[in-house]
Amino acid sequence: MYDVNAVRAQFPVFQRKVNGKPLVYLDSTATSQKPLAVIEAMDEFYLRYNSNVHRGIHTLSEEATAAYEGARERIARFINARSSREVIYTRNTTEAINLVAYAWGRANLKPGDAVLITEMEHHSNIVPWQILRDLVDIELRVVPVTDDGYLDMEALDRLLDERVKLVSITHMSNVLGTINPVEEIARKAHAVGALILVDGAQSVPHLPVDVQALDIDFLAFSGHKMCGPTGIGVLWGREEILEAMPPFMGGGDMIRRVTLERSTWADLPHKFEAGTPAIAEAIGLGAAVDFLSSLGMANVRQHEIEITAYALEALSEVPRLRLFGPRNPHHKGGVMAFTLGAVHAHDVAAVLDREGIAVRAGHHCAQPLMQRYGVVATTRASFYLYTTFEEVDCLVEALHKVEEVFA
Ligand code: 7TS
Repeated sequence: MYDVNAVRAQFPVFQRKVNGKPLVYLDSTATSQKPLAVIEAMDEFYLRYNSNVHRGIHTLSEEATAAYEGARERIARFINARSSREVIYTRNTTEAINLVAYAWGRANLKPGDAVLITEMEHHSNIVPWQILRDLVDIELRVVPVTDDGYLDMEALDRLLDERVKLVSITHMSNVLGTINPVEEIARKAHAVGALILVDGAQSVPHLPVDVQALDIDFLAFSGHKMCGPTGIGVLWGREEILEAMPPFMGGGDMIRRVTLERSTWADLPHKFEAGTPAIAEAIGLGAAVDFLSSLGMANVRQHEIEITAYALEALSEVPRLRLFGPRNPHHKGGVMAFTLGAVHAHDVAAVLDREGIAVRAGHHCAQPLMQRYGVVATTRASFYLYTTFEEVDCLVEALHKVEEVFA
């Protein structure tokens, strides 16, 4: 049995009150809360062995390097990478996608080639490709979404031809919650000779993700959405593809040898890690991965299916609430984006905050998706491994209050 209260007890933030009420944190899609183990792992680095990595032959530097590289090993195992050489530390998902756009895209794409994205992407999986398009004159193709929040797979089949060199697609939508059939799309991409990049910002924290089983080429994700700190993320890539790619940024740590005329590159993964990295943050992400592994990602997902099913039911009772995305909890992560009659999303969020409930209001960095559904903003409540049924009840009760205030 998954004991959500035992899990919650490991997150110090849940001891605090907001506006005199216990905190109901329903904004984990933006960033998750952090368990004590992660905070302590980072504290310990700064308190006991703060030092730069890969440099000094002294005890502290050796300890820091071992912890930094040990975290990489555990992250590799967490996503079932063949080797930790395939795990590149970045700042976040955004930087991981930009790394592929700049390093792989500029070296491999030529005018007339196409990149295929979807209408449900976060801006971080749209804008880098637009910048690349304007640089290299590639075509950017977009798979539409259906009224009920799924990818239009027939359109995908039509748009995916030999000109497409990369499919870059979110695994789980941060607005609709839709979980996309990545394995099937990977097969289709490979059948036309394209690579596939998966934006795992929402999937890696919430469900088991196995890069070999999915048979994908790149995976991008962020530490801060999976119980880890901000400032650290990952680009995973297939080793032979990363080997063939030029570096992203130049500087210290990413070189083998430098003369004033030219330089050669370090081996993977350091070729893509220029400069002093986010050491404490990488160690914190390692602790987050340990924490998630100890819970078991299948259990995390199962808890979220149950919370999502419960919330779908409960929210359907709220008058004038329009929910976006799939209604089947097995096709959806714990993300509920909705509008409430004509009440502005910011007003909904402000009333909820008075009740101690944290939700997000706005376009959620998915403006094209808002346009698709004809809204400027939605309110979004999102769940994670510490969310309880009682918190969903609090949300529903507070939404009734919003109705009263604005009636
Ligand atoms: N991709 C998806 C699917 C996301 O949900 C996010 C962040 C990103 C990429 C970018 O992640 P970052 O860590 O590089 O910023 N999503 C959200 C959100 O929904 N609200 O705040 C951030």
